[in-house]
Amino acid sequence: MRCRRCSKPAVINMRQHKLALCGEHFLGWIPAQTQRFIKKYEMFDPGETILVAVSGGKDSLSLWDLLLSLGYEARGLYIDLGISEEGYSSSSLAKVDRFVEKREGARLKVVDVKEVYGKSIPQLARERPEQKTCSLCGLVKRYIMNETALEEGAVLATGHNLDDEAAVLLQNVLHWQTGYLLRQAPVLPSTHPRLAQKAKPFFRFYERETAAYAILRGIDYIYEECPFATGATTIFYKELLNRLEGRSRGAKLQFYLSFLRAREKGFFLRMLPFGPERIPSVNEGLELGECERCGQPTTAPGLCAFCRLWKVAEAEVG
Ligand code: Q46
Ligand code: ZN
Ligand code: ZN
Repeated sequence: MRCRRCSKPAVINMRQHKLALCGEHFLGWIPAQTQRFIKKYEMFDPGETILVAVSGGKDSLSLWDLLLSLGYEARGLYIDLGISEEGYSSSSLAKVDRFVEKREGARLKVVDVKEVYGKSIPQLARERPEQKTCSLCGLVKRYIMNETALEEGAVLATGHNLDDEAAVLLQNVLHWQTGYLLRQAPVLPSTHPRLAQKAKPFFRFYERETAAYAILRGIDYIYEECPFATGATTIFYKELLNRLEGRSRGAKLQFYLSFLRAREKGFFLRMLPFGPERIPSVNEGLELGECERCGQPTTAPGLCAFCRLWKVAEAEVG
């Protein structure tokens, strides 16, 4: 297989685009495409500060590397969840630290959940066997990412790729969760002073493409999944979608892009009170109040889910 641009041996064949490229041309193609999506979906402007949430994995470190190469003021945020199982948090932080050492211009902020809030994610999860570890963890991460982005006056960027987005979409569609469907998008503008704008610049790349980018750029990333991810439904949905992709080239991309088109046309709005004539923002259709403790918007009365979680945790300590 040869590169479409220069006829050298190709390192990757992107069947959904009918495009095979050599390393050099692939490393030119990925940033150009990313820049195109940033502009097309109005994710952020060149002068803005971007906070990239990094986990030590290939997607987030590649995104950070790429945004720095494109000349963005991109800072990193690592949330130390305190997952000592299989040494996960320490190994992933070591990968992030190594990236920062090597990459000129990379500035990192670390938020240690246990240090700041008193308990690690596994400790919290052990105290709440009725709740899934990943949903607790997701709540804590989303809150810290939003707060840190606000503090830094930044747009929050995450490394979600197409495989991630398509798996979540499949899950939402299987349960017809129209609220989630309305809020699944490559960019979520800030609709409240306490909500940062959020963007997913890699949302159109397959996972194998972000992995290829990381390898070709010499980024050392953590291969192991978080030990709590084992058996996660999204992994199962990813497998299903890969089987579909094996039978039908470009199926994952089509599935997601067709959803975005339907969403833009107001397809899911018919279930909401304000009708299909407007594209909703992230909070529309929801009754939003402000959390008594932290001021973040919340649909719950009194405290937001994050503050409720820690209030209970504090009471348990006391
Ligand atoms: S880190 Fe947290 Fe993930 Fe680990 S506990 Fe689950 S949500 S799997 S992306
Ligand atoms: Zn080439
Ligand atoms: Zn709160």
